[in-house]
Amino acid sequence: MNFPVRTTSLDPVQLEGWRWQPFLDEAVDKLQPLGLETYPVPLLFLSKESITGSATRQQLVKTFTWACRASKLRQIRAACIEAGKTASVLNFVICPEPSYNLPFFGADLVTLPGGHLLALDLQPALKTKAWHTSPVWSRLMPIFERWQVELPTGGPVPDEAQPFFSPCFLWTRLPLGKQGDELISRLIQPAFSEYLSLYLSLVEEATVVSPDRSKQLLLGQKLYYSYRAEKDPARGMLSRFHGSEWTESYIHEVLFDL
Ligand code: DBV
Repeated sequence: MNFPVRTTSLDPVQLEGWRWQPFLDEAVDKLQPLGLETYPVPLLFLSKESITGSATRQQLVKTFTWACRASKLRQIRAACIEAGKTASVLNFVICPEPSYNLPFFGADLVTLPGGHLLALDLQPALKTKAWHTSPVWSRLMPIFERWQVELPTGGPVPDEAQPFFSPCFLWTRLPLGKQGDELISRLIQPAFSEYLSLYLSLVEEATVVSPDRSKQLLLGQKLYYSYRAEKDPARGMLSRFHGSEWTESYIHEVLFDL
């Protein structure tokens, strides 16, 4: 058995043949200067291996969690799924401490037999009037526009999700094969880098807000996390792979744990 045993949330994730490995590696490198600390993740969720598919066509599935925290960032976590042609996923979220007026960093990079679904955003904890005039969006907009023009739209996003997205939500569906691969390396990879670099600049610049404001931000974060947990589009897939009991605990206690 060559299944790598992970004992802490900071152990590197190395998944053979995993399409999103370079994205996670880059994020981990970029985060290093923040002074990363481990984040508590039960062993049961650090690595999980299952067999999926029919009796004649079995597929090994590996799900790994990488997680950490830093002084201004309450939770940084990556859910990594590698299941050959069945699925390859990197879902990466950074949740700031509510004492800083920072958005979430969110990336959902999903490869399924029908194609790639790719989402990237800096998402507001509280989409109020003040947020709409925040300088974050003027800095993110040129980045968004540069990459978005060359990408097909991913299609409509439900109205109920609107409070949780920024106007710079990069959302596309790409075909498998050479064309999709080319667009991922030419557009998605630099977009991911630039969203993350801007996010890390915002983190560096962020100063503590008032206790009242912090309470409001925490409420906003809780709404966001409960929305994401309730509507998690990966629920069906994860339940098929690892069972619904494991999946519900993973979603509520690890991925969206506020
Ligand atoms: N999405 C998650 C987590 C995942 C995950 C924690 C552990 O929030 C994967 C894995 N997303 C995932 C999978 C699918 C999607 C789809 C497996 C495909 C589901 C399927 O078709 O079976 C962005 N992700 C989607 C969709 C959207 C997003 C809009 C399409 C939903 C649909 O068509 O029903 N996820 C959503 C979002 C962010 C995000 C806005 C933040 C940037 O992470």
